[in-house]
Amino acid sequence: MSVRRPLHRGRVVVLAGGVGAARLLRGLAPRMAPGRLTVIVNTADDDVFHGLNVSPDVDTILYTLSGLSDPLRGWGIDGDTFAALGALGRYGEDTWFQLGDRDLATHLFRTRHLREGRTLGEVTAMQARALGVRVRVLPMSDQPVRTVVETSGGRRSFQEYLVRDRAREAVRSISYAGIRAARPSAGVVAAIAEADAIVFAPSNPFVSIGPILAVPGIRQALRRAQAPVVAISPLIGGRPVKGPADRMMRAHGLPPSPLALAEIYADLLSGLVVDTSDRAFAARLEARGVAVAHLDILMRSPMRAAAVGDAALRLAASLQRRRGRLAG
Ligand code: FO1
Repeated sequence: MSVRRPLHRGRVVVLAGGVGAARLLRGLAPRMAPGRLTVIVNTADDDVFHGLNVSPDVDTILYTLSGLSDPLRGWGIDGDTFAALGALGRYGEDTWFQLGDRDLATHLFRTRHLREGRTLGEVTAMQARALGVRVRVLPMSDQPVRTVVETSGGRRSFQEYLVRDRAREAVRSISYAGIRAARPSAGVVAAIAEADAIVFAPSNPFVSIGPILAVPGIRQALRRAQAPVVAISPLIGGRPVKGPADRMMRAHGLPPSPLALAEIYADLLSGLVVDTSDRAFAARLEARGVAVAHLDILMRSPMRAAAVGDAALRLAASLQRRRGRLAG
């Protein structure tokens, strides 16, 4: 199977967090006809470090789609060095959030253009063009939204919770500061309305997909969309490939399983792609009106990621045909 052959001609919108979404897109993007893929990216884990605006999920998607990303970590630039960070440390600055020397250029560029009055959407488009990314990458919003995690130890910014404290503290609640004033960035609502398939990447439903859905106007746009919404599970046998999604589900009183995803995305979801090890949930999901496809969803290689993306788009196409028959 060649991952270079464009297979999908419809318009596809992917809602994306960071590393899990980037892995999917590494396989899916080469399968898409040019100009047909739009990615709406979470910006609620953005933050300011050393006076610079950092948008980790936007960066992870851009670095992955341009072939720059560090394949092992999943974030940052492959082969980057950390001399500037070391020098900042000598001034006594906090250096737990590791900004590489080359990565710093991305944040310097973003910060300057935001200060000069450009929107995050405009700056992201400039960066995508400069890096040769052909996929349309849209931040969920131009307005600042920040995930706040209330933990057993107190209130944390998302990066403090995840990176500084290594997600060790028990999560009590999660909120999105600034969400009421946020609006979908330019192109987001239209892309959803015009899509033939909408895919939720295998990203954390509370801190990656959740903030995107909470931007006023986005959930409504998804409910109105003609296209079916298909999610790819971030869980395999009740455990996330990366990150604290399972613990966050438990904190919300939901045992970590595909059923919890159906519950969280209830009003939106038409289909769910799960791992073969979770296929026993299919009957209960189907009974709730969620169509299921199952395969090995661990994306060890671009080839496996292409297979997962294909499964999601095939499931979406079958749902569209079913809807067409019902409408007809
Ligand atoms: N993740 C880490 O685990 N440690 C880091 O020091 C770190 C630095 C970093 C710098 C720039 C960037 O774009 C991403 C970075 N990430 C780091 C990833 C990021 O914290 C998370 O993966 C996302 O916010 C969650 O999607």
